Amino acid sequence: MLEELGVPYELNFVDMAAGAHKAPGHRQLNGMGKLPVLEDGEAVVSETAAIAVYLGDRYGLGRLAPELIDPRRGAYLRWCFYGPSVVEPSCAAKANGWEGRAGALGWGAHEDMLATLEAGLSAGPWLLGEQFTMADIVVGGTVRWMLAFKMLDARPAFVDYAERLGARPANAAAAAINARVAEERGLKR
Ligand SMILES: N[C@@H](CCC(=O)N[C@@H](CS)C(=O)NCC(=O)O)C(=O)O
Repeated sequence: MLEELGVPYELNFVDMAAGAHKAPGHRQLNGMGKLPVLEDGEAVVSETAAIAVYLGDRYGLGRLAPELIDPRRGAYLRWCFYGPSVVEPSCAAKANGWEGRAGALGWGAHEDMLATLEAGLSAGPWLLGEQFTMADIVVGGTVRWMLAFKMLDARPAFVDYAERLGARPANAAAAAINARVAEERGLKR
């Protein structure tokens, strides 16, 4: 997200293998003891989609997030929430065999999710058409992970989308930073 925005930032390594994310200091930032967490001045934001919306509005309005009066704002917010509240739990439920009545589950029927996501990507190349937004980082990130873990049907629309995301220079820059940190710390990847 920060590479796409092009704002300077400092990456703080949290040693999850040593349990640092569950230590009181980190839990003060995120009571869940999870990553990622963004600190921006006095603002502390956890939950990936919230971080995306925060950063888009603060540093990318009109560029990576539609302006507040832009009617596309509705679709933008919808997709930002759709990733963590529908795509992710739906894939997890399917992969883990969690049973439930679709009407009583916030993420509904898995087939409906697949069809909705596929339709959302049909105009492309991004969820809002020509404009790449933070919503693509949220939903696209989930799509890429779920495909990698074989938790999402590898439909061409999803695979092509994942490839487009992976080809973005900001993604390459972030991946290079991750690789460097892993190398420096001797982490398995
Ligand atoms: N709902 C959270 C999920 C965050 C999450 O599960 N992060 C993983 C790493 S990608 C984590 O911190 N796992 C460690 C743990 O839960 O102990 C979000 O969207 O940010």
